[in-house]
Amino acid sequence: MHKLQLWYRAPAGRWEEALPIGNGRMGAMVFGRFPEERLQLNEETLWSGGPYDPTHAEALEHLPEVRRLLLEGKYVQAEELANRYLMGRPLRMEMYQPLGDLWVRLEGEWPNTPTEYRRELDLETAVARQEVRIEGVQIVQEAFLSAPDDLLVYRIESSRPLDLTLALTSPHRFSVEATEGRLLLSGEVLRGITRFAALLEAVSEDGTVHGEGDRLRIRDARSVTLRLTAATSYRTPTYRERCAEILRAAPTDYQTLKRRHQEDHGRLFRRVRLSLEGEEQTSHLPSDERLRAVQEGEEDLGLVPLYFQYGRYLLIASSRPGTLPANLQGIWNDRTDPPWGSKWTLNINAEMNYWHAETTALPECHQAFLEFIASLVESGSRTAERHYGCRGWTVHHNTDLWRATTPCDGAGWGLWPMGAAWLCQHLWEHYAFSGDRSVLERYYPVMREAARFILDFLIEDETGCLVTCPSTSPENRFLTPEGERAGLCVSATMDRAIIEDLFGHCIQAAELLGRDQELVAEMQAVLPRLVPYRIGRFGQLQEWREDFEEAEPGHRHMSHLFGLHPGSSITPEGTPELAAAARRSLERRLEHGGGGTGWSRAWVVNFWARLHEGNAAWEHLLELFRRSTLPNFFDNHPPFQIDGNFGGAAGIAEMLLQSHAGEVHLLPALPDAWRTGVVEGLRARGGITMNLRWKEGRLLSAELQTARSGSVRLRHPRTVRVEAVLSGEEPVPFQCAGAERVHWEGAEGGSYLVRFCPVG
Ligand code: FUC
Repeated sequence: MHKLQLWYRAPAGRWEEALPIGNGRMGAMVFGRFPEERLQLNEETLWSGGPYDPTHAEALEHLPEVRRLLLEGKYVQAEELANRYLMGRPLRMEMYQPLGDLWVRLEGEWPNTPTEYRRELDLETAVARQEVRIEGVQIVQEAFLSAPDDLLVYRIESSRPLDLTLALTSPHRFSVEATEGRLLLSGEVLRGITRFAALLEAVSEDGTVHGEGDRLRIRDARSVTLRLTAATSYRTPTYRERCAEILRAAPTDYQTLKRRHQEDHGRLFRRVRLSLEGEEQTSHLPSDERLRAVQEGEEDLGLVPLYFQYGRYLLIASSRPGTLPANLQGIWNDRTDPPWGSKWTLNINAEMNYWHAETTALPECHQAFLEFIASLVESGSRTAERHYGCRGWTVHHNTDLWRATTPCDGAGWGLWPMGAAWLCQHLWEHYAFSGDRSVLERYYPVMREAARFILDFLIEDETGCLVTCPSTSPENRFLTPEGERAGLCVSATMDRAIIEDLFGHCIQAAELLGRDQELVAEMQAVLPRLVPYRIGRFGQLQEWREDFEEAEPGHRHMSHLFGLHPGSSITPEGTPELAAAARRSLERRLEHGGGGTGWSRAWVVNFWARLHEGNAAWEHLLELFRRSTLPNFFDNHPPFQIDGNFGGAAGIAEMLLQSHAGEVHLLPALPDAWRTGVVEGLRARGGITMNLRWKEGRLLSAELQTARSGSVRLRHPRTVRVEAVLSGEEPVPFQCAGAERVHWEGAEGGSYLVRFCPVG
């Protein structure tokens, strides 16, 4: 089998050509430059600002007036007032910061171009490698960011002794001290209180290392191993000592470090395999050339597994237990003023980052997000109380390291108190995929308090419906009957979909745990009183309570389709009319240029997969490659934003296997072009792992593995009859039709294999 690699014939020019490595806490971009290599460094807790409370004391007293104006249809006036009083102070949130750069210069005179050059990122080993042959010298450089040893490792091996100079720099205030064999960078963030350090150690088996001013000089070395780590005052006041401790605790031997790193990465990465017949045809070409060919109209099936696995790779590299979740740029940022602050945007982006965590078998990588969500409750409760007079917790469309939960930026899109409710979907899904009750025990209180906020926040409109107010359909605007553009409204459709999702999960969780009967009754009473889904004049699913004209019919957000994805209240089988209306909405958006950003396109892929339209999903996946992918395969919003990578990987999984709405659906959206292939290790809700093979567009076999007794309703598109063999203690062969329930049971902790082979 060919290798899962990104590879290039030239060093990275700009940052978007460099290759990302990461261990969840630290990230680096490897440029592969010669003769001076650059590694741009990040540490996830280095942010501008410091702890702050952005709640606004005057918000609550002006809420009734804003509500009244909205209910009277005075949208523009309401928004003006909301901008004046209901927003957090300050209005903008803080920003994720770069830490600095490591420079590795090969001294001496070198000709401009090496005779041979190759740089690559191997997704299976998570090692970035550069091989240069120049004037008869062979130089190999490797870099990885180890999670088990919590440091960056860089190794140079050369066929001839080299002289090297190492330097550390930072865009912040900093100083560097060299001691024997080490460089210590101490810094203080430009606009904020956080201090940080990076500690670099160089060891050469055959050469000499000594400090000179703020650099390390290495002489006559055929091999050098660098170990670098960083820490900030956000986690510990003794961040410098922390760096030294990390180096002290880690092995020093390069091969040992590499082996430990590869075992750790491989354990997560190797769980899923995807292969399409025909994929190998272009793998002899550099990745940027392949991308360019696709951008010029070719189809390259091999980009599917590559993009898919890269999405998994990037999550492993940016989100590990005990770290912060992947932000708008994962963990990779070289700018002190990054786009949208490189923070966590909660009206699609942060959630999309985790859509593939469960389905592609990386539940451990989901954990950082789940813990982060739980960590918002404290500040979110303050915002709920002070801004809305509600119990429970809420967060708006962004948050930052300091856990700001107030509305920011502008009322027309920022006054969206649905963040907590959406985030809680992740807590539930983490349970749903594993079936592990302890997950619910840990996170149910977070879900319950998000539900409490909604219960308090809802008000009655003139018809007796319970409405969210203020509300907005992220980040679209509508035209009022007077022809003005407005963002704030009463009960955007998305709110209904999110509430239904949250309450549905809370009710199930409370019942499973035997808790909060009264609250369950309250939620059950509210659900039928929410504004129902409505179908508008184009046959579309209405985005707003009224059939307003969209200010931007091709808007990138498609929030009203939440029930189709990532929710599950709209399905082609269960709610065909709503599914048809959702499809109409999607088509309208696309007709008007929707899907223009990377994440928007990735969402479109997921929508088509949920509508079981494999060819359309593939067409938009190709568009994602064509229009929104940078040379290093980072998603190009533009500029770089990582959500499209993750949402794209999720979409590919969703095309092959779905398990929402009580069914396991095999190959629900297989495009004609993916004629023959195999996918192994995808996860379905209920603690299930699936392997699927198909040939000429038809399912050949499916294997279901699980460690618990259970049952699924199985659906698959093309073959009517399925024969299942349950292997446990006693194999039971039986037949079932396309959408029948399959049961298996036995001792808890057993392992079951259910094989489906289509007959006829
Ligand atoms: C939302 C989106 C933008 C961008 C930003 C980070 O505001 O509408 O497209 O993704 O978040």
